Amino acid sequence: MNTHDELIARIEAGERLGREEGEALYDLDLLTLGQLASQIRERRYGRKSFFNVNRHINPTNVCKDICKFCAYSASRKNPNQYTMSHEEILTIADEAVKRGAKEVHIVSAHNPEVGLEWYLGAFRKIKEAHPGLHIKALTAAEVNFLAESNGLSYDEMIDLMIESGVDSMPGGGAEIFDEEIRDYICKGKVSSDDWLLIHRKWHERGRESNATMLFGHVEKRAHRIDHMLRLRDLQDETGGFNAFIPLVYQRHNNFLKVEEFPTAQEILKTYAIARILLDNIPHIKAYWATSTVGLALLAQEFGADDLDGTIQRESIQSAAGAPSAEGLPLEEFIALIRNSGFIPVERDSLYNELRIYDEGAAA
Ligand code: V47
Repeated sequence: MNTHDELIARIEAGERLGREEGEALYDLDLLTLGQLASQIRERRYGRKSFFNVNRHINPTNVCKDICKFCAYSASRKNPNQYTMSHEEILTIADEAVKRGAKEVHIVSAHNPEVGLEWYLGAFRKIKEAHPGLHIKALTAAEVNFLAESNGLSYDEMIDLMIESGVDSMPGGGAEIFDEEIRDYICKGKVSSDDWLLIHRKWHERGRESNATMLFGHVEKRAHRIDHMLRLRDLQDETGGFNAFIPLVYQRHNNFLKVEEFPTAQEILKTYAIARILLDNIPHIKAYWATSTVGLALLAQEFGADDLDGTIQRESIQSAAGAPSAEGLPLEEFIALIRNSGFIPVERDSLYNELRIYDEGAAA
């Protein structure tokens, strides 16, 4: 048996792979990888593909940090900066609920001008008005920024988040954990160890979160494997991650000089490898805003079982060129999943199934 055959046999036997084997997965051909990842996906979920009806809200773009990949943040001198009032944020949440949203996904920049109460008060107001609406808010990068700028420990910050109505944490701010790459692309932002520590502490409170990875820029394949393995290690201890979300780097309007962009094959391989390596993270999300809708649908055949949601509006990735500024209508979302041969399942933020759109059911 050659080493590829051995690797395939180990995956088929459900064995856990290490770092070198993880890196070697990229050398397998795309269709073999897809088949292996699909087997795992199908064993767990059959042909079900999950999505939620959600609304992204990005309440301010004023940021003290300068991440080279970011097209969204605005320095204090930028003429296009904005900061929403609580009333504006609440109005958006009200409209989202009217349109059927079960979740608001709130991610901001690190605004040094507004203070902690601006961040937390918005969550309290939304929760008061809509107790059943799930608030997924504050990336670990924001938690780190707010803790540092207000002299709070991470534990104190987490207490305040819970008191203010935050239900779960999104996976943003993880970027790439490798310290050298991280230093180059987002110097000054939360460290990798602290990103993981904040999620650990959140999980220790019995709360759930997601984890992202920004890829397709200056990192190498080995850095992606390293990133996934650091998440797998934490998940072994806490079990608090729901989904892993590989975010495809969007190239427009930013300062990161990238020479080679990933091919569709490379993107699909990365989804498949995530499904194979992350044996303890239940869901692999193909976030259509950064992968394109077409590739997200295809990713369902390469291990991904979740397509995020309708989004309704999004400002971070769309600033860098992604087609997500206006979201996707629910009917279209359902039809796209169906027409690609999968069963659309509307889920809540914690992956409880709300409605299965099986054949013949009206959308
Ligand atoms: O961490 C910024 C990314 C993230 C670019 O938890 C970019 O369900 C691509 O966290 N190209 C924020 N990505 C978004 C996020 C997220 C998205 C979807 C679902 C979930 C979830 C979380 O946006 C940041 C950063 O990695 N980002 N700039 C760019 N040029």
